[in-house]
Amino acid sequence: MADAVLYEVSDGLATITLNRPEAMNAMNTEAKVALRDAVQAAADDGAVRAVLLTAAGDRAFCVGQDLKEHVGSLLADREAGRGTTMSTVHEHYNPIVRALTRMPKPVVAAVNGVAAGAGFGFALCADYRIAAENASFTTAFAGVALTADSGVSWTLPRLIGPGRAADLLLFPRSISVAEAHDLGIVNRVVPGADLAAEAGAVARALAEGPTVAYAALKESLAYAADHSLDETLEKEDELQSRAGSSEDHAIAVQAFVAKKKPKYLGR
Ligand code: T3D
Repeated sequence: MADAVLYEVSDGLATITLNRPEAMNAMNTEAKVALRDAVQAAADDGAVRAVLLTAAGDRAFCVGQDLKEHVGSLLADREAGRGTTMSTVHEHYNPIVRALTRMPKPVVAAVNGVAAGAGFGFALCADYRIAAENASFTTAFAGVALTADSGVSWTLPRLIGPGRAADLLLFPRSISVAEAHDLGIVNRVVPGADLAAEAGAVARALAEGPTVAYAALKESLAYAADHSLDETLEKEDELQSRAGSSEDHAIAVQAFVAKKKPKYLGR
């Protein structure tokens, strides 16, 4: 059986590929554990300066929880007369979301097809989303009588506003890539045949960029989302000192003055 998630590091870029195309990259237990391990490995590896999250096949990015596996455990719980075991949010989704959103390096999602439920949630955890023309998105949760998980109730309203987020969560529907782009869910749309190359180029550019500044930007945006202007100004002060003390800042300014392209070290 092929690995449910592939993990590869090359030249500072970690590529994580959901690899169950025959199951629309649905998250069965093996895939959830492997994705959790892969994102944590990327977060912990100081040599990794950017992450590309993508999926195999041209039909689905990830359709969320593997409902064919899930139904088995639901029925087993019922037959045993015990309460439903819902441990996957705690065990898998929350650590995945925390690692993706908090790692001090940019994460790019290359969305190659439908993203539903937790699959939509993982895409929303990325700092930059590139989607193929055939991609689509759905919150899906309420469609199977569940509430939002994988961070969607945090990420989606921040991207598109609370009113629109409530609409998409209460009335799950398929959002075309054009609408997703208009809403600000997707940063760029490319032909499916170009997705791997285009997303790879973006992710590699980030992997070669000023990592300390990117980490500070990511921290700053997350902080500002739930702090006052004054608190955020203090945070910006702290983070600018950090970025300004990096070797890459000196490299950038010297390159600017010399009219050269900077070659960053990631520190
Ligand atoms: O334990 C916990 O805490 C639960 C946590 C849950 C978190 C979640 O992610 S809940 C949300 C789970 N996902 C969904 O509800 C999505 C369900 N799927 C759909 O709504 C549709 O399939 C799609 C909109 C994603 C795609 O539609 P379409 O028309 O392109 O494809 P299709 O014909 O519906 O599906 C194609 C196949 O994929 C089909 O299998 P078959 O008939 O060929 O054997 C379908 O059953 C399968 N599939 C689609 N989604 C899932 C799935 N199989 C397992 N799990 C899925 N999530």
